[in-house]
Amino acid sequence: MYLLHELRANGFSSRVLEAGDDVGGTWYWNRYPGARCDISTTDYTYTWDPELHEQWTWSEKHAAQPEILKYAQFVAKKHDLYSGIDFNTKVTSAAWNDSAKRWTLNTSTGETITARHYVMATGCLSVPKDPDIPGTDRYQGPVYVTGRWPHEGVDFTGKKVAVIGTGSSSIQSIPHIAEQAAELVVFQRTPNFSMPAFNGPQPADRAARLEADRKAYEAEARLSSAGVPMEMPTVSALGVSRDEAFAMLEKSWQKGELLALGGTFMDVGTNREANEVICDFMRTKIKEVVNDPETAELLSPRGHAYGTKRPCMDTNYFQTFNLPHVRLVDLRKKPISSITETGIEFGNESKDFDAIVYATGFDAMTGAIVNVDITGKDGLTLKKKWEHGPLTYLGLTSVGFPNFYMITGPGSPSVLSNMMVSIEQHVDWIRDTLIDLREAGVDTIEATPVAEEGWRVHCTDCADITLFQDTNSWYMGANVPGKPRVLFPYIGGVGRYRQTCDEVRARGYLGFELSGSSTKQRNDGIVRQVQPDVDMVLEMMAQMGLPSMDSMSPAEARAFSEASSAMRPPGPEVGEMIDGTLPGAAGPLEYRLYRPATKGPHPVVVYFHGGGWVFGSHVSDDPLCRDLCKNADVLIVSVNYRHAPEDRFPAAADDGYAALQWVAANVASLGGDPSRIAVAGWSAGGNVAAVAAQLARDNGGPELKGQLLLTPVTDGSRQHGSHHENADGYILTKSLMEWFWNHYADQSDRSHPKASPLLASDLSGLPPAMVVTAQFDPLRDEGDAYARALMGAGVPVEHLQARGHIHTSITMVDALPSGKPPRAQMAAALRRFLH
Ligand code: N01
Repeated sequence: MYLLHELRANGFSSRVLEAGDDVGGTWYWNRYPGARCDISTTDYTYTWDPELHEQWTWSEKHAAQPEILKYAQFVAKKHDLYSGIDFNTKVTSAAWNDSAKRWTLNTSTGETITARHYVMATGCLSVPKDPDIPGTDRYQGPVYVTGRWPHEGVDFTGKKVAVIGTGSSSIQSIPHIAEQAAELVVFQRTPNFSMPAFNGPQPADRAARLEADRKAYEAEARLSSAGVPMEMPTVSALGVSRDEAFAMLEKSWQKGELLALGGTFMDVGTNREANEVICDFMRTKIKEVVNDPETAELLSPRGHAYGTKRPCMDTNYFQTFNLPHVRLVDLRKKPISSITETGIEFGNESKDFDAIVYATGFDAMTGAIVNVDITGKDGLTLKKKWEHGPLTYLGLTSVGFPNFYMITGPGSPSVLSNMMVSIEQHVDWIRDTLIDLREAGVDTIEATPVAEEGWRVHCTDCADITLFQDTNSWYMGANVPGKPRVLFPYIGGVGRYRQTCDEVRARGYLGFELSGSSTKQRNDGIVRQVQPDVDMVLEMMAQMGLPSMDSMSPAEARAFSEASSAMRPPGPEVGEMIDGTLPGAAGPLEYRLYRPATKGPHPVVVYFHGGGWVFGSHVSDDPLCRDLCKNADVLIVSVNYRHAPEDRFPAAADDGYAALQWVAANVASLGGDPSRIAVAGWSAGGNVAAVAAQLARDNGGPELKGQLLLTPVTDGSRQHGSHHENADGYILTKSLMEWFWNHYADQSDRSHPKASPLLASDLSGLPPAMVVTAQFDPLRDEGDAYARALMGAGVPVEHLQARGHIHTSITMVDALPSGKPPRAQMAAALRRFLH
């Protein structure tokens, strides 16, 4: 409806084809009893017509389906949209004609329509899925599907009714069906989390904010995470006691807002243990309400993380199971063997019903799109292209399908957001794009394969740091047999997604090919490459406007670094940590020993911290040392070598080697195994480790089993490409690196292999290495060069090029989930070297 309005307003000719006989979409089809919005309706409204807010007042916080449908009709009438819509008309097929540069659409009414641009605004949850239960066609009584509810309503008074499924539709309708039915049996396969809607008038705080400044409120919604203004949580569910956590959750619960509950803690979406806190809270609530403990337990979800199946909002759902005529059947124990002519056979029971309600869900996100036979360039159908999962650029377009767009398509925030905000954003983007194309004389726009693949990778990166993958949900396509298993919506957030789409336009349609009779432009590229959690940290830091370290004195930089370190999560528990001193090259050095909880003697890793030779200490990489100690099952000795500018080159290198020698000589007394020693280090510490390995080779030992170099400094003698490419914006900057070098070593010393291990004349005979480099690190190329040079010299090397990472991100244990896989690989490498 909004798109029709905008196309007309901007002088495009357009037609809207609609399968139903009225407007309303999801609110037209889903008329089951109890259907209502579960986002506060103040947020679930159009913003494009400011007059609507004066002319329409929602009666309730969560408006019911009839009221939302009336709203859609009201808007359609007000803007004369009915006249632009062909009702009772389905698109049966659509094909791209490459010579005419137009789409040809065939409809259920027998019409053929051609159009320059083709938009599918067919909804994410509009095709009910096959219930996938044997015998469904045998039943002779009335059958109802929640997503196709009769317009005249259904009277269940005095009837024996079966409801199959316990998702949102069922959870909303069951209390109403139970009010009428003489007997209700609910067939549950998976219990769901649900909270009471506490419906009533509009929440006063939101109403006041809207009243005060509607524009600001709407702008905040557009840049928010889920399309509703919300304060972002900063507390970990694991950072407070259980009682405190429950008190905080209770406060959110009382608001009767789904997003408030899920947004109580910062880590419920990414950390299973943190998520379990909210699961526990929800299960406690069920027990408080349901009288029969066995039924309460059956209704309590245990197998999936909160939020990974769509959580529900209800009114008296759990209470309904206290009614004497309502029964819950656990399909995991008593599966349905068949629907019969008169009822349902399940477990060893057979029961007759007067009506069966299927609340079994939808072929979500892609069903409505691929059910239309859409053929793009070279005869490729969208169904074929998407057989292993939807491939889109921005969830808006797809390679091979020029001038084809989707509203809230897979790969866009869609169902993980306030749909109204996401729909408006897509309409705005498509409208602006069509205007741009018209002004530039462009006939076709098509995403490039590079951009589409980049978007797929980015969507996967976002999904990988969440808990969604572990749950069988319709978000993952798991409810439809044979559907590919991927996270269909984009989970990077509404605000970031909007900024991405805007950026694509602002950068001259990055990732698109545009062509017209006298113009052709292919602006290839990938719009988001930094890991999503790393990107968020970078954005937060940019907003904080922190001073650059290279503008500080070394003392100030050390204080700043220590203050930042104090705010990190501590890392995993290890068996034991002991602080001590060891003899360095010119005096005692502090060290910290990390011992695993497992039985020793353990192999030993001598570790050198990061900090550009200027700051850091034996405890400054604590979380990383703990992580490696635990996951590689090794004893770690982290050494506080001397720092510049007080002690310049080669102090750090000499201390590194001296510490290694001392550890080797004292391994047994430390509880380690003398025959299994390796070195490791990060950044400047990676430099110290690499140099120590070379010195050990050249000076008679100790014999090392391996070296783990994380984003190491290997060459201070010259500039590498990544110094320029990643000069700024990724925490370690080119100028900070220069500041480090200036404090550490004279120009003339930087070519010495003890400063630049890459420049050693011979790299053969060094221990097996794992070299980890990060894509957005100024030091990337020198690390890559060292890995290649070691390989060239015959050293076994595992070279991990961490995609989307920056110099510091892999060390941020428990703060950045995307760092976990590379750290796991590092631990695995240490295990290979040493176990
Ligand atoms: O569908 P669902 P829905 N045998 O897929 C079960 C939105 N919505 O229509 O979980 C037995 O969630 C299935 O079991 P399981 C909202 O986004 C919004 O309820 O697969 N059971 C599940 O319990 C929502 O998420 C609103 O083990 C079978 C149920 O059927 C989405 O629409 C209101 C089965 C299906 O649940 C879909 O909700 C309503 C089988 N063969 C909906 N097949 C509001 O905004 C499936 N099930 C308020």
